[in-house]
Amino acid sequence: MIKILILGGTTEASALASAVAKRGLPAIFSYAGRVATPKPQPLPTRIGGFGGVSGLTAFVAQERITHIVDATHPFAAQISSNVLAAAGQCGVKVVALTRAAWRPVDGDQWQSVASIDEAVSALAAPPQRVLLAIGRMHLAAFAAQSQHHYVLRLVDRPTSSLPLADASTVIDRGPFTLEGDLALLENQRIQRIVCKNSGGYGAASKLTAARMLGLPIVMIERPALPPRHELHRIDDVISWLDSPS
Ligand code: 3Y8
Ligand code: NAP
Repeated sequence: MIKILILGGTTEASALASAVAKRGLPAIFSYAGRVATPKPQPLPTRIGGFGGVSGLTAFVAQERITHIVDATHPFAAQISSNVLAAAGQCGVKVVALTRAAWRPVDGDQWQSVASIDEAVSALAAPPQRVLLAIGRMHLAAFAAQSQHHYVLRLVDRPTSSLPLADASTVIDRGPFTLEGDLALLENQRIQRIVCKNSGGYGAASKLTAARMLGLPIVMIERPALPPRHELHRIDDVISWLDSPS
């Protein structure tokens, strides 16, 4: 008897959850518990870490999970490697639902960097107004370039003091719109953007807005992941779930 664990936190994971719920397949949706009120899902939902690989394998056994769909974000490298390790140990079937990385097009002014630290080094320049659209988890590194005024787009209002002295916050949750991101960049007089190469649609509007306004982007490329079975379309995941193999 099939039972699916969907590891979520992305637009694609939400779309898959709807498709799985519509077909009445037994499934559990899982969030890490990163934000205060994650988007409700049409499936039974658990929130919080599993407790590493051993915690995940124990969960798989206790819930009799037969299939894991890793629909987490391309930068969620830890959970994705844990899934592969767990599959190796307990034989559960695994597929990753991923989206292609963004590619620059004519008019884009991207500086591709390999990590948060390289993004920090790329900001070694005279003071500017910089939009940090990378969430909350990696802000402290940018204190090394304290000459800038940082505009931070965060999902939740910070409960503690920010690690950046000269910073203001915009509290918003995606998916974002071109109109909204153009207004953000103009109203905040943004001169440069730092973001992650997340791919997908939920965070792409800032790229178009930056192109239209002629703003440069420091683009943090994705972490390398071990080889794995990847699908990019919800229908292909449903077919994979339906296949007896
Ligand atoms: C908790 C669960 C859906 C999912 C929506 C996508 C799109 C909107 C764009 C910017 C970029 C960023 C950030 C972002 C986007 C989608 C997707 C996406 C980027 C939620 C969500 C959870 C998270 C976690 C959060 C991180 C942060 C990253 C903000 C839900 C809203 C910057 C990534 O405060 C924190 O600690 C936030 C942490 C991980 C990255 C970071 O390093 O800080 N996402 N985002 C998930 C969990 O608990 O398991 O409420 O929906 C989901 C979404 N965020 O169903 O429509 O699919 O990517 N999320 C990035 O891509 O650069 C914002 O501001 O332009
Ligand atoms: P990560 O670094 O890969 O994972 C760190 C730890 O968080 C994991 O080891 C695991 O804890 C727990 N975890 C992560 N995703 C989980 C899930 N879906 N369900 C249960 N536990 C989970 O992940 P992250 O980058 O912090 O991202 C956390 C969540 O936010 C993910 O669900 C991801 O899809 C979503 N998200 C992340 C980004 C981003 O930029 N990183 C962007 C959008 C959405 P244990 O080891 O205890 O099991």
